[in-house]
Amino acid sequence: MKTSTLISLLLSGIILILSALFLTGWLNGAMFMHGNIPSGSRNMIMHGTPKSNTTGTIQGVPTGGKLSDLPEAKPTPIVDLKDGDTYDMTVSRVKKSIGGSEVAMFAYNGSVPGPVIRAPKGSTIKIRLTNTIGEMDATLHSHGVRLNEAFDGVPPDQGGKTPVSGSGNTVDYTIHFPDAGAFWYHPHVRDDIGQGMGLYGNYIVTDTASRFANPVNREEYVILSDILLENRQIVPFPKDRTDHSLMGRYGNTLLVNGTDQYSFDAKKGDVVRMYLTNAASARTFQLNIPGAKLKLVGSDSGKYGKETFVDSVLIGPSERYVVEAYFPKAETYTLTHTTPDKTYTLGSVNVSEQIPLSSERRGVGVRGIIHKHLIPSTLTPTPSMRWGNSSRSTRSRQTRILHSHSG
Ligand SMILES: [Cu+2]
Repeated sequence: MKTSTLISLLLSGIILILSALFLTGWLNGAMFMHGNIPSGSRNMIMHGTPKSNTTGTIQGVPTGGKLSDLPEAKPTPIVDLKDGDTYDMTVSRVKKSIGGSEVAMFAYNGSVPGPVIRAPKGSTIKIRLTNTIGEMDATLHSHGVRLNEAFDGVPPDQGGKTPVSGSGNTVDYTIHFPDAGAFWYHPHVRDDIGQGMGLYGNYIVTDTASRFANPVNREEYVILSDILLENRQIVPFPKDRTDHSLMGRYGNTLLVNGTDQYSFDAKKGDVVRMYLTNAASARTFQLNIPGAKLKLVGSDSGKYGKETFVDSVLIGPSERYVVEAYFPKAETYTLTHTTPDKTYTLGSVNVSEQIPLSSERRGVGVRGIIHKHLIPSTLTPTPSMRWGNSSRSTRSRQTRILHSHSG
């Protein structure tokens, strides 16, 4: 073999190894990891971040404005709409506490996530979207909802038919829900900015006839996302380009429902139906609740025909999954995200002992939540993979329990 052939072979080998390292993110992370990561966030994740530039950027605080002047983000409300209803939504700036400090974000109707909009299957609603941010256009893209393309929130410069809400103007959306299940909305303008800054929310389309009818003690709407913090603020977004990854941006702080301190309460023996949505623009999550039993009952396409017990749920950007979690013990469970390198804590579930029925009747119990253990002896996977039985008689029994407890 000639020396020149040997050298070129060696060179191609080195290039191959370097490309492999870059693709796996190792070199990528090593090269770009920098910045002062704020302390106090339990969901912190170190990840390769691009060098931020400070000119020509979009950030939460308006030019010449102050973070302290922004209104505090409100808790996410659940809004029940019925066929024919009209609902006003405004895109605005808010401040929110993340990682132990206040950061400037964008919000649908003042909350991150935006309102959970619940509507029955087959209904048609109208949403009037007004944008007050000023320096960024917004739309309402109803992800996963099969609707008329004139209202799908894709602006003309992306080949769509929906006008954008620029500064101060209002666009009306007629939204029909032909399918039951979990869907979500976000602007279809620079997904890295819209989602990274907090513009996302759930639609829960209900169907009393058949869908997700297993008896459960409560439901939780859970939106996963991440944001990139540096010097205790969200790293500004370049106005004229996306950076580092196609259409998205990895964050270094993991959020559940817009917070790095997510938790909810349950009682020993409860089953909680969790509607999961991944609103991160680039990150895939592998979710688990160690010690709890997880049953996958549905996804983007609605309720599964066959339910399956799972060890974890792998959820890519924009995907939805519906899982039912059973908590056998009174203890604090953690909601985790696992990568090949590490397990991160996303939040916690505080499970307490059942309150005896007698004290609950005296008013100790939580209104509207069934404390009675609904899953008797069918916990081990049965051939049909069901815990409860979703027949009408079981559901009406559950409704009766609910009513007798909520007074
Ligand atoms: Cu989408």
